[in-house]
Amino acid sequence: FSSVATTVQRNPLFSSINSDDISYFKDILGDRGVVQDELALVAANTDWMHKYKGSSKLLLQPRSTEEVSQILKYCNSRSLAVVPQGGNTGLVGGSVPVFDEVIINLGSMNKILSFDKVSGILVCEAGCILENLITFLDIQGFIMPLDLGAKGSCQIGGNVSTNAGGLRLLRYGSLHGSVLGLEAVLANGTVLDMLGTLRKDNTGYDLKHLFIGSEGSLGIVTKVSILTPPKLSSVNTAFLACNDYASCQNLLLEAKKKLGEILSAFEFLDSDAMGLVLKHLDGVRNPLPPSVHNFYILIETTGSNESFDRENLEAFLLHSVESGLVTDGVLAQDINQASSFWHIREGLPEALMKAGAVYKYDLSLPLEKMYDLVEEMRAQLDPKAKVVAYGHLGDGNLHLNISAPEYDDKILAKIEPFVYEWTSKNRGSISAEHGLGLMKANKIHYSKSPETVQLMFSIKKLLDPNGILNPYKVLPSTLFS
Ligand code: FAD
Ligand code: 2HG
Ligand code: ZN
Repeated sequence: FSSVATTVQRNPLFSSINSDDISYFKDILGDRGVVQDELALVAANTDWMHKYKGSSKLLLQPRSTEEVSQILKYCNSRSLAVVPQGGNTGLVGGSVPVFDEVIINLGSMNKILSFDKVSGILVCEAGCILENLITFLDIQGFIMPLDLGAKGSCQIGGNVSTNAGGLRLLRYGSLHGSVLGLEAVLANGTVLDMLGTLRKDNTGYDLKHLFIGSEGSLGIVTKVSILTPPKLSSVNTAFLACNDYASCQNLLLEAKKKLGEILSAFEFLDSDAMGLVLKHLDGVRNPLPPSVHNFYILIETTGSNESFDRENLEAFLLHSVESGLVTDGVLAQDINQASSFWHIREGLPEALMKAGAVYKYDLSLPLEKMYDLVEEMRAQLDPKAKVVAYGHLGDGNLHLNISAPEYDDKILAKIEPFVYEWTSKNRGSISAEHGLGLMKANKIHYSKSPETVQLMFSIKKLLDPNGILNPYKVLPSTLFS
């Protein structure tokens, strides 16, 4: 997939790795932390979608903040560009090098540092895998305030750096709310200790927010302090069918009104998305056979009163069927059935990968307009390019995916700039949750004013004057030339 990479040029001000650099890194990290093995490098250079490939010859694996600081200080003085990398599950080409940038993977910094049961505050290193944190907390009777399909590989540092949204944002809000503090290392090696564990702290500018969602372009996140909610005893999951998009919207409104305090997820997929999962994921069956429905909704409630919560959801479902909003539905009878519903929704990115080439868009749009875009897109594409729509409906976040047998510039020309212009015209966001990365660095103007982008660039210049941190990503390349 060359058309993305060829639009940017390697910055000639950056140096290339030499044998003195390798010796220096071995001195500070030991042999174990300096990886030049070809297979490991292929994996670290390639993104999850196999769409973006760099050609870095060096992967570093620091074990402490001090090591990260020493690496960055050295790279800054030598003008060696770097890519911070977590679980490498990012979907916008942000986590892999574009050229020969040094990859700094945080996976070896994976210690849980403290957990306070009374406050629910967890402090850990950035390389902790999300699923490991979920498992750790489960034993303590708590949950992470975020959950996503990539939980088995993504790291909390990567989550924070992308401000990942996911399946629980509707209930627990974004990481700008639940991350209470963090530690980050700047390009020149300065360690910023902002690892507070306080709910309230209005002493000056809250700089941690600069690092939440800045995709490794302002610093490397090394530690995180995060507020976790208690695990509640009653979780119910329903899988429903709606005839049309208007019903999906009305169902959301009703769910907010009638299930307000227990609603914890409201996800949707259309019939093309369901078709794709059924075709490409093993062992999945449609919970609402035999007919194909136009839309499917996954609702989850989480509360503390088992009989009341269940009755509440049952009454809601009955009413939704009687009023015609829902045409069919099933309430999970046990945890296995609930996870089979979640598997359909969470398995979509993987099913798309198996289906062939995929053009991925992650949009925030006004709810009432959201599905118009899907229909317009379908009308203008050849049917061999399947338009697949799903997402976090409860958050106004559409995942618009176009699945084709192979990458084809003619298809791309029909999608872009149409999708971006449509989103901008409707005052949406061209990146609801995945970030800009390499894919959308030059598209930021569709969602941000020139003055805002200029201020972002000034901040970038201040924190990383040599531009070594994740170059070619997030901000338009024209600003740097
Ligand atoms: P990486 O992919 O390694 O990196 C992502 C970005 O963060 C890069 O720019 C990288 O340079 C930077 N970075 C990583 N670690 C650090 C660090 N310690 N310090 C500074 N910068 C760093 N996203 C959502 O928002 N919601 C979803 O529901 C969701 N579901 C997904 C499901 C699947 C199956 C997949 C493959 C991806 C999904 N994603 C989702 C996208 C992705 O953003 C998240 O998976 C995750 O937040 C990325 O974490 P990671 O550790 O893999 O980071
Ligand atoms: C999800 O919600 C992820 O499943 C991935 O954010 C979205 O595949 C996508 O487009
Ligand atoms: Zn998502």
